[in-house]
Formats: sequence, C-alpha cells, structure tokens
Amino acid sequence: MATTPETRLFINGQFRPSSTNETFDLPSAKTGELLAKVYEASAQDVDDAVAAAKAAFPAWAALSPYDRGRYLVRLADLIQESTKELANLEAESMGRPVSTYFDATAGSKYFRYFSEAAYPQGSSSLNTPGFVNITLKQPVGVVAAIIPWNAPLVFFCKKVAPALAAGNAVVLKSSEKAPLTSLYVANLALKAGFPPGVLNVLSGHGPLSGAALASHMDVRVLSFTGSNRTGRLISKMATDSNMKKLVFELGGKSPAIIFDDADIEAAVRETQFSIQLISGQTCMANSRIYVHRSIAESFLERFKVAFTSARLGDPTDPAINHGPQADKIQHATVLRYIEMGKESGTLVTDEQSASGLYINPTIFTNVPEDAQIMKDEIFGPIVIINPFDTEEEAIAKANDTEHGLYAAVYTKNLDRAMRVASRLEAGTVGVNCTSPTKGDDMPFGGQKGSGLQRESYLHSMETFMETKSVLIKVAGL
Ligand code: TXE
Repeated sequence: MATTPETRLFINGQFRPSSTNETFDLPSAKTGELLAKVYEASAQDVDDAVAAAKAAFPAWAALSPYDRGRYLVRLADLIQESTKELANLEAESMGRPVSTYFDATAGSKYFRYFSEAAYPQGSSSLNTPGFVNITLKQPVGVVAAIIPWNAPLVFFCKKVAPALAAGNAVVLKSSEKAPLTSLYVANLALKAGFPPGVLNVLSGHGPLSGAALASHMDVRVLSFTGSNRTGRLISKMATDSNMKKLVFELGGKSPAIIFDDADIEAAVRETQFSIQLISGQTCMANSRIYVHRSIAESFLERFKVAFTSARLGDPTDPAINHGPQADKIQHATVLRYIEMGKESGTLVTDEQSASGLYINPTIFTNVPEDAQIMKDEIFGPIVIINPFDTEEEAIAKANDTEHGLYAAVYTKNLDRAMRVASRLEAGTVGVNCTSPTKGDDMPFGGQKGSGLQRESYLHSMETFMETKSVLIKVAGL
C-alpha cells in the first residue's frame, strides 16, 4: 500500500493503541499477505469510548442543526476528496474493484444531505380540554453502530451521519475484516474539527468489543448491519442489558421475477450486475431469478454470456470488475455452497477454475425450492435461475423465504407489476429495475428476518431520536 494505514483506535478525539496493546492480523484479500496489524478494542476501550461519547453529548446536542451541519459538510468534502485513497484501501483489504467504487460519492452524500436535512418536528394537540399538548423530538444520547465489511464506507456514513445530525454522540465498531476504512474516516473527522468524543471509532472482533457495545448500559440505540445470526445475539444482549432500541439490516435472498413481456436485454444486464457486484457480497443482490418458462432458455443463455464475461483480477486495476471474496472464510463458504448446489440442481456454468480467493460467476438451474442454496444467503457470485409458469406460482416461490430485503419484477404490464409488487414480501421492490437500490430518500430495510426499522435519507434521523409527550395544563382554556 502507498501509505501506512492508521491502525489505532479513535477515542475522545485521539488515536491510541488498545488498553491491552493487543492487535489482530489483517490479511490482504488481494495478495493474502499481511496488510496491517490492527489494534483490538477491549471491553475497557468500549467503556472509554462510550464514556467519551456520553461526556461529549450535551454540548453537541445543544448546538443548532445548522452548527452541527457545518462539521458534517466539511467531512463530506474530505470524504469526496479522498475517493482514490479510499478506493485503493478497500481494494487492497477486502478485494473491492476500484472500477465499481461509487462508495465515496454515496458516502459523502449522506453527510452532505444530513448537514442540511430538515430536523424532525414534533406535533401539537388541542384535543384534551384544558390542555395544550406537544411532542418534543430529542436525541437519545449515545448511539452505537456495528457495521460489516462488504461496503464499509457506505455503512459508516449511512449510520453515523444521521445519528450525529440528530444531535447524538456515536461509537462505531467496524468489522474485523475491514477496519481500515473507518479509521481513515475517523482521521478525516479529526481534520474536520469535530469536538472530541462526538465520534469514536473502534476496531475489533464481534464477540469482544461488539458484544460489549451491545450490552452497554449507556448505549441507547444500536444500529447494526450484518448477519442474521449476529442480529439474534445482539438482540438478546440488548434486551438483557438496557432494552436499547435496535435498527437492524440483516441479509437477504432477494428474488427477481422476469415475465415474458419484459425487456429481456435490460433484465439480463441489470440482474447479472446485481449479483456480480462486489463478487456477490451485497445484502440485496438478486440471488434467485424466476423466469417465465416461455423465455427461460433464452434468458439463461444471455445471462450466462453476460455473467461469465466478468473480468476477474487485481481489484486495484481499473480494467477489472470482479475481485476476490473478502477473506478465506467467505471464500470457503461460497465453495461449500457450490458443492451443495451441484447435488441439488443443475450447474449451468463450468467447474471452478479461479485460484486465490476468487470465485468464477456460477449459475444453477432447476434447483428445488427447499434446497439449502435456495434458502441461505451465500454472499458470493452464485445465482439460481428457475423457470415458472404462472404469476401466482412466481409470487409464492419468491416469498418462500425467511428473508425479505429486496425483490424485483420485470414486466411491461403495469397492472401485473403493481399486483406483484404489492404481494412481494420485501422492504423494497424494484419494478423494471433491481438492486443496487435507487432512491436514497426511500426507506430501506427488511421485512421478516431481514431487519428491524428502516434507514434512508428521510427515515434515519427519526430512528435516532426519542419522542416525548409534554402535557401542558392551561388555566381557563
Ligand atoms: O457477519 P457478522 P460476517 C452476512 C453474509 C455473510 C455472513 C457472515 O451472508 O456471509 O453474514 O459475515 C460484528 N456481538 N452478511 O461474519 O459476524 C462483527 O464484528 C456484536 C450480510 O462478517 O454478522 C461485524 O462488525 N457484534 C450483511 C458485524 O457484526 C458482533 C453484511 C458483522 O459481522 C458479534 C455482512 C457479536 N457477538 C454479512 N459477532 C448485510 N446485511 O449486508 C459479530 N459481530
């Protein structure tokens, strides 16, 4: 890497080693070699970060939204100016191709948006005789964010920007697989002049610092994106400690339904991009595609051509659009699912030939609905393309999952599109489009096992605020 990355913890406005001085090894997804030794936050470091946030909170909350916004917009500018450095950092550490790196623009937009976002307003009521009643919208205090590794900058910005804009102080724990981006942005926050303690950034493993945050009595809201399994653990820790409020974005197994009147070219192009992006490591990727039987064969042929033309290689090379899986665990998991797929369905693509942590784009067809690869989020460039005969059947199959993050329907028939969209069990439905999602001001989150609450430009600030009713007795009213 061109420059030595920051590897210390960011607590109370300063970078420092962990209290135990312990580090963990961060291998490069690109080379497999050691990229950095990163400080592992201890329970003591979590306590220190939360205490710093708690102390910084009153003064930060007392600023006007405009004055807080001035810090946010400075950080937005610094993130945007650092696009190249951030893209390289994520390419080296978790294999994200620089050619598909739109995260700095997306991330800085969050800070820019929330620097000027309308502050949530309370309401008033004259419905109780003798009273004027009002609600107050207030920040909660200390917000914790636990983020994953697949798009670390976007998740950082999506959670931190609205939490800070709403007047809270934040402690963020990055994923042990991708800690460098968050530390890089902490450094930018330092340059932007944020008051000490308003934003704290920790690196480390989930069961240690993640669990300490989830159980912390002074954390009032915890926003988490990650696996369903970890979501369940955090949920229990939150309940067993102080009933902190939870915002969860968990995984998906998103279906796309392609009807016979769809624009096939667009459907192929977009659905294959959805599952190929970041080597299939996005929560909303359409990993199940149901195609009307009359066009299934031609769709499959075209999809195969598009999907297998991915250019595998060095993610720092701008000509490459398909990098390695983020680490050995992810790589091994995906290979295991490919073996399972071969037992339950028909492999359409060639056998794996990629080396290192790379996975060749892989298609299965005719996979039974109850097969494991139809149910689990694989998080790799693996797609199942099954035929269907009727609208009813397609909807039933699409909904036959515990996940409910995203779904797509392709058809030129508006009545059908709206019938299907209204019955799909998903937090977001794309009509003649699919993920990655469009519409940053629309609520994003999961139905069923895919999450709790919604995040977006418009909804996120609300989730980081309390609503208080104030009942005012007025003499003579
Ligand atoms: O997730 P984890 P992993 C899915 C995807 C992927 C699988 C595993 O299917 O293959 O999850 O990925 C922290 N207490 N998604 O292992 O473990 C952890 O340190 C508190 C979907 O990375 O859930 C990290 O910061 N925190 C997804 C974060 O949780 C804990 C994005 C996510 O890690 C913890 C990522 C604990 N006990 C993975 N254990 C999406 N929705 O986009 C772990 N963590």
